[in-house]
Amino acid sequence: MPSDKLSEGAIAERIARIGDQFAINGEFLYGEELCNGHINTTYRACYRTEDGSVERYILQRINDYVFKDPVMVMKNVEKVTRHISWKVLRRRKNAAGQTLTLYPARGGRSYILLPEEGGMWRCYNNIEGTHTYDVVENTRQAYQAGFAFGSFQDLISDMNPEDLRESIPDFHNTPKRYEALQASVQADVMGRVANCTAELALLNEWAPMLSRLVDMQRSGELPTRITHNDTKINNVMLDEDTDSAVCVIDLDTVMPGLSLYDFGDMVRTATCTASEDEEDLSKVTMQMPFFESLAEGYLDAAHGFLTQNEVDQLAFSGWLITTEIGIRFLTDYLDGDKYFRVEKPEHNLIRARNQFALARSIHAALPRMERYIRKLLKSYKRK
Ligand code: GN1
Ligand code: MG
Repeated sequence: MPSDKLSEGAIAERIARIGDQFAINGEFLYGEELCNGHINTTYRACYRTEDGSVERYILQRINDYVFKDPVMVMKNVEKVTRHISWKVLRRRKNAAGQTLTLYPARGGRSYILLPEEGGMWRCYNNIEGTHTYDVVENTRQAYQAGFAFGSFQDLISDMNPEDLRESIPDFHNTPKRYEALQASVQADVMGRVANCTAELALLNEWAPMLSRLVDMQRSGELPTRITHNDTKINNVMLDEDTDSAVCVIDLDTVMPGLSLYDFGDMVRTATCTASEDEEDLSKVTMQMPFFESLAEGYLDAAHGFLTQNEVDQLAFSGWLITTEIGIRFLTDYLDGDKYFRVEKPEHNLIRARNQFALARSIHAALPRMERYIRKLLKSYKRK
């Protein structure tokens, strides 16, 4: 049930109704929709507690078209948030250690099924005093994003990858994503293939490089870890005064993966000042100073546990994940926009073109990016 079809008043009523299902103390004041993801429906609800203070919560519906087994998603999220809370209590000094907390629903679980409200809902704390950016504006933000996700990986690096299940199987299996695209090209259900022949030709040229990371994982050259898998810049909450990293959000795809999937997705969103929706492709470029800060932030938090093979592929992962997300946007365009929320018929094609432009720019800069990583690593070795 897309809430954008509801009036403001109807949304507020809906939020109050859903909030009533959770262990929230106080009287409902107001609610609003937050629109910064492509997948779930998210509301912020505000309550006045008995002592007169105001508290805010996040209510979220898990998209069950995307997450076929939402209960499994919640089990993963419970384990990860519990683990991080425990670690943060022991290592208070970690600036990026604040974590999401789940509030119990009626019945005692961390979620509730409300078929009349579109399915499964959960409730998180609102991380106060923070904000997010949809696009990166300065190199400090890039550093902080890298540090936040590096710290997140570090905090969960001692969890057993076998304890979490794959909430979306083969989520970052790039060759499989490419196979899915080819199947959609064959089916051409919307008659849209003719609009993207240049993009398909480019991918055909790039195809041999798409399996590098999965091949290295299969051969044991890259370790399987628990990773975030959706490290967009707007999935890190920064302090609203200082822009220091406070908390990583959007934990639905936390599952076994490669550290490089996270770094690659950061390169995609924290080194380019244009958004995924930008149609003027001359603005869609990887900017080296942002990459340098991002890599520095990430390695400041993660250099202690990464292997040499992982470090060697950092720059490449930026190219790979950007290309992969482009492939996914293009596939959804051909399939008729079933997966990503769109605002116009060509939206997914625009996003795909944007991602391929960014991937080209990253590809051209790979030698420089790799050189910078090597230089950074030497500085850690000297310390
Ligand atoms: C989706 O939910 P959101 O908007 O943070 C997607 C990511 C893509 C991203 C592209 C579960 O993330 O994989 O990289 O859109 N999440 C899922 O903007 O598919
Ligand atoms: Mg997400």
